[in-house]
Parts: sequence; structure tokens; C-alpha cells
Amino acid sequence: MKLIPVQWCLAFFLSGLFMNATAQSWTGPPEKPKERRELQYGPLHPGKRTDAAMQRFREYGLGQFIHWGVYAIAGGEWNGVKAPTASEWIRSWSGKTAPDNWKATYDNLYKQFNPVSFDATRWAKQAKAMGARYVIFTTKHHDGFCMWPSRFSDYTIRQSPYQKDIVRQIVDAYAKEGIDVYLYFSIIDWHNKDYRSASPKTAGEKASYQKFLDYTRNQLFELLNNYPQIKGFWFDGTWDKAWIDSYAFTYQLEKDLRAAHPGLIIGSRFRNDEYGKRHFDSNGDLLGDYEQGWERKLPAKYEWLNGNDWDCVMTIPPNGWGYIKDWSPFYTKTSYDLIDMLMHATSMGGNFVLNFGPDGNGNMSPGEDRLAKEIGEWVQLNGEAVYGVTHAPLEPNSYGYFTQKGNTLYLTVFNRPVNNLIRIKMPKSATEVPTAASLLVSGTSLKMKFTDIGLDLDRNIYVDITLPDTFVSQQPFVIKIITKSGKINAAELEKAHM
Ligand code: H79
Repeated sequence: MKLIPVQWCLAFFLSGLFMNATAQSWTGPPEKPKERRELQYGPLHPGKRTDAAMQRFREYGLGQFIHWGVYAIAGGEWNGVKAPTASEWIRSWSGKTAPDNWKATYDNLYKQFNPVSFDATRWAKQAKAMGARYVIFTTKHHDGFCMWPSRFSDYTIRQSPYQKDIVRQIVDAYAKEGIDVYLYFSIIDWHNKDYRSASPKTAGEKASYQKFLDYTRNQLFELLNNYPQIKGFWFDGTWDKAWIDSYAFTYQLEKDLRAAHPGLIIGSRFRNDEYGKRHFDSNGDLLGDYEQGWERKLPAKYEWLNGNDWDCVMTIPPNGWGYIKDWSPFYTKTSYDLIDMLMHATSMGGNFVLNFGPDGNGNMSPGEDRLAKEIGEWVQLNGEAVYGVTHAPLEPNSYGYFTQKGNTLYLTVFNRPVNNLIRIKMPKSATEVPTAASLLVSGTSLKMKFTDIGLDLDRNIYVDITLPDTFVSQQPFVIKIITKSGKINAAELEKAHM
């Protein structure tokens, strides 16, 4: 069965090309240009931020993303249109069985948006129990529908039967649970007639696009004014040529947003420099406060990150952010998969943000409820290894992931060796030396000794930690290792009890 019209296949193909062309510069080994270019529209602040708001961002560990809008009514399938993936894009999917007026049908769906079961407090409590320290909520996705009663649009929650401000309820409920709120905002807007993706050429087009830019600016200030508790924006849809060309406007806008809201956090996806370089400017320097390119992907190597802050946003199905009423055709990630990704991210100094796509009535799906509960149970026991941790400067190993907090190392074990002996490699010249190991979950102390295998020219020493045969775990578990400053010397090596 043919699901996508030809132009979509072409769009898919072109977008693939586009992604390949740009992917290398921001989701792979960093490429630093040989010589520096003078930039007028580069980063607003040089180097990493050191303020309290940014420090708080670094310590989140786990976050929740919520994609909610009128696409939730469709749930990936509506009136003969089926989104094979990315259900929040259903307006753009069509196919043989689609009605002729499909886009108009979609554009009228908001007249049925009445999520009577929506209870922001219930969601916030669920997020809290899962262990989320921040939430990113979709105020406006590409379709242009505003989940708050924007003065600048006639396509908002106010015009739906529900009427009440959803963004306000989310902000208040999550803030009450102590969860920081970030607002997702897409620059793409299929509802606004002044929106365009291609560069405006004629004077008329330019005037129209300027109106669109002003509308975007007004909405962003409106959000800041309405919801002063928010900690940041998570921007999307900023790859259009028209937006890329507007670097002088977006530079000033970023400056003004930050001035209006001290501490505001904005990722690398908001704007580009005057040469059209996105995420990283023409000198390879990060634009914005953290690297925002890790959408449904994770870095293979810590070195790729160049020491930058970053987040990973992840879906439960392969690629679907909005509600999908039938998960059965897809592989949906298990809590084991997701905890693995969480620890992968935190071990490389990033935050892991798990997406939820509630339905049109305001309910999370049963699958999401289950995953939230399972992740929460795990994080409840092992949170010490997740929150407020940094990358540990040790060689990666196949057992799992290291995280670090001061003089404590955490090794979250996913692959338990058959001999129950965890062997950690560290340079003989290390200046932080392990002194004790225990199981985080029970506090049980573990036998630990240094082993010099005696391989020729080996500059490493091995810290051998023995797991008791009696310790059984169905879940990944954490070994906590206390270190102290000092050197490993021959005398210490002989103390087997070390
Ligand atoms: O909000 C989520 C996505 O809807 C949004 N970003 C995340 C956080 C996003 N918009 N565009 N993209 C991601 C990348 C573009 C994907 C596309 Fe396609 C490939 C557009 C057309 C082909 C996937 C497949 C979406 C529609 C069909």
C-alpha cells in the first residue's frame, strides 16, 4: 500500500541529504576550523556559563518531554490518513485513502479539542515519581496551534471547546512539584500565512516574513510575561532558510530574551551565525547554552562533546512524539533500554529527556504509565548515580557507565561478568585512588584489590571488585567507589584489602 505521496518521498530524501550534510558538524567528532573568523553574530557569551541556573541545568540528569496538541486527537491515524511515523506530523502525511481536503480537516480538529481528563497535577506527580527534574512542554508545534491563549493568534486553546490555558496549568503544577519548566516552541508555523520556509525574495515577501518574525518575537515575550517561572526555551524548526537568513534579527531577539529573563536557558538550536552555521558557529564554538542536536541519538564518545553541556531527547517508539493510539507495529523501548540511555547520557555529562505523548482526552498511554513507574522505581534506588553527577575521567568499559560526584565514582552495571569480577582499568599515575567499594542499593561492602597484571609496557593498574555470588539483581545496579587523593604506590599495591 502506498502511504506517502511522491512529493513526500522527495522531501524525505532531501531532508536526509540535508541532515547528512549538517549532521557531521554537530553530532559527531567536532571539527574545529583551522583559522578563526571575525563574527558579528556569534555566541552571546564566550565559554561555559557558571551561574546558578546553568549549574542547576547540569544537575538535572533526567527530564520529561511532553508533546501535546491537536495531533493528539488523531493519534497517528485519522480519516484514512495514517502517519507511518512521527504522528505529530500527521497534517503533512496523506496517501491514497486521504480525503481531498485533509489539511483543512486537520486545521479544524481543534474544534474538538476538549481534554476533559487533563489533570496537570496528576502528570506532574507522575513525572516527579519517575524522577524527572525538568519538563519541556510543547507550547506550539509546527501546526501553529497554541496551547496558551496567545493574543497574537486566532488558533489557540481559547478557540477550542476546552478554552482553559494549558500552559499555565502545566507550569503551575510542575513548579509546585519542584520540577523546572522549559517551553518547547517551534518556529515553523503552518497556520500563519506570513510563515515561509524559503528565503523571501520580493519586497512583498520580505514584508510578510518580517511580520512573521515580529509575531514570533511577540509570542516569545508573551510566554515570558505569562509564565515568569520558566527556566528556558527549547526551540525547534529553526532550519528554514528564511530563519537562517534572519541572523541579525534572531541575534537581537536572543539578547533581548536573555535581558528580560536573567538566567534563561536557550540551547544551540535557536539561531545561526551570519554564515548560516547552526549549533556551532563558523569557529566551531557552541551557539547557546548547551548542545541541542542530540534528538533521538547519543554520542558514541565523550570527546565528541568538546566539554559542552547537552541534552538527549528520546521517544519511546522509534520516531513518534505525539500520541500514537496503536503502538503495536513499533518496537517500543523498555525501561531497561531507557535506563541504559539515561546512564549513557549522564556518564557523558548530559541530561536525558524522555518524551510522553498524551492522548486527546489528557491521559498518558498505559505504556507510558508503566515505563514512568519502572524508571521511577529504579531511579528511586539509584538516583545518587544519576543526579548532580559529572563525567568521570576513566576509560569506558563494557560493564556499564561511570558517573562521578566529588570523591565518589559510580559504576552502573548492565553487563555482569560471568566470573563476578569487575575489573576497572586506571593509569598507574592516577592521582585519585579508590579506597572502598560497595553496592549502592544495599550498602554491602565489596572486596576490592589492585591488580598489576604484568602486561609488558602496560601503564595501567586494575581495580578488581568482586561481586558476591549471593547478590542477585534483575536490574542494572550501581557499584559505589570511594576515592581519595594520592598515588598508587608499590606499598599500597601489596595491601590486598585495599
Ligand atoms: O517535535 C519533534 C519532531 O516533530 C520535531 N522535533 C522533535 C523534537 C521534528 N521536526 N522535524 N524533524 C523533527 C526532523 C524532520 C523529519 C522529517 Fe519527516 C523527515 C520531515 C519529513 C521527513 C519524519 C518523517 C517527520 C515527517 C516524516
